[in-house]
Amino acid sequence: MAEVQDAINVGKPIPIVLAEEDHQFILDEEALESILLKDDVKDRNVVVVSVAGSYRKGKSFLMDFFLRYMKATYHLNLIKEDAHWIGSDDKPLDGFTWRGGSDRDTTGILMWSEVFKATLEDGEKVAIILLDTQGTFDSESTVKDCATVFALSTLLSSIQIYNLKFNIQEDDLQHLQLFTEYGRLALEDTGTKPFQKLQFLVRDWSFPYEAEYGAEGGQKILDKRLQISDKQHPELQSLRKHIKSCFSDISCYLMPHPGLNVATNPNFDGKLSDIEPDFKQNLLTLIPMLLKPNKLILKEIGGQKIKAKELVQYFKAYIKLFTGAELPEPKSMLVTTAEANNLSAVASAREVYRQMMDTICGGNRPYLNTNSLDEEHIKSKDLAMEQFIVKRKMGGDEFSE
Ligand SMILES: Nc1nc2c(ncn2[C@@H]2O[C@H](COP(=O)(O)OP(=O)(O)OP(=O)(O)O)[C@@H](O)[C@H]2O)c(=O)[nH]1
Ligand SMILES: [Mg+2]
Repeated sequence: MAEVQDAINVGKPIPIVLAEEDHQFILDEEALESILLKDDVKDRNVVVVSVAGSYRKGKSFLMDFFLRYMKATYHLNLIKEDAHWIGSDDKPLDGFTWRGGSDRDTTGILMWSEVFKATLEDGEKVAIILLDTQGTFDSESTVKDCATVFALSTLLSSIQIYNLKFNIQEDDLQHLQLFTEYGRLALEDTGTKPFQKLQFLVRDWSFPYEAEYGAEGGQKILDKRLQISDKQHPELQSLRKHIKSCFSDISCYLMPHPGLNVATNPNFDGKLSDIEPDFKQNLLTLIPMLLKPNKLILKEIGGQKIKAKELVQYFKAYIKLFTGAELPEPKSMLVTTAEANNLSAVASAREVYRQMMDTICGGNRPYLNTNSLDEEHIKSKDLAMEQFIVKRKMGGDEFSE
């Protein structure tokens, strides 16, 4: 544990979800808890930024620029806007490991050990968590492995960056299929969209004359790809309809090619001087667009904001859900979410009771006679119950009896 503690102090990628040789994923609960259950983190609502998509497409590389922005902007709970966040031209790029070559690099899911803290304009204290995920569809991963990593990233994040190369293709949309049915069920159950932001990020966009680099060009392409027409197979039409009902916000950004040094030079170490200016310019637009304090999107499940300590419970529940031989059905994804949601409502009600009783008869309080103690117990219990009932719960009454 000393290693994890050291890493937390300096900031390092910590493997949270580990890919085993037998194609199972396991959660390193101790590592996860050492990051999310720290006293100054656990009660904050979270923003979870995750990048997912196929392997060897520059995900970790991009995350390291996200980190530069985060480190420059969110420092010791103070927000500091810094136009020079991207750093000097000759600084090698570090953080989540990235590298050249054709074999996949990242496995499982990594969490940046340093949770960035901020107090937003409305006074809300938040914790910002960065995740890097294993690239999907390399030769060693099964379809289920890929779907699992992608699903965990989608279920646990509030800003899901869907990293693609060249274009948005039909099969890229099909990877979202599992969620569209889940989304429909969740919408029925809670009346809220289950996920927050889906950010398509197209790397090496090569047709700026058709749609310009950036968010506007991206919107053009996204509108085209999500367009529904009578000529499409009914399944494709329904996929498109439902993707829109799953996420509160869907956007797309078109990135230019970063230049041959980045793509092919084995000695490239991430220095900005070796990267095409156009790419750098777009990083300067894209990253603040997603991570500026007023752009942050809090993680919500069933219409409720999620605290860091609750996120731990969701990690545990979702990993369990994906341990079977088959991918879970959307219905069981909903049941798992509902169970975790209700357990967290129970935990926070119990916390209300414990805190109230602590102020009345905690260790340093004077002796209380039995009658008064009973009265206080009933008062605290009623308040805790009230809190439990108010906290919106999923899955209908059968889950929360
Ligand atoms: N063509 C191209 N190459 C890039 C881009 N960004 C990074 N690279 C290069 O792509 C290679 C892989 O980068 P990584 O960041 O390790 O890719 P990844 O998606 O994290 O890969 P896995 O972890 O294996 O899934 C490196 O050689 C980078 O220099 C880009 O936008 N376009
Ligand atoms: Mg990687």
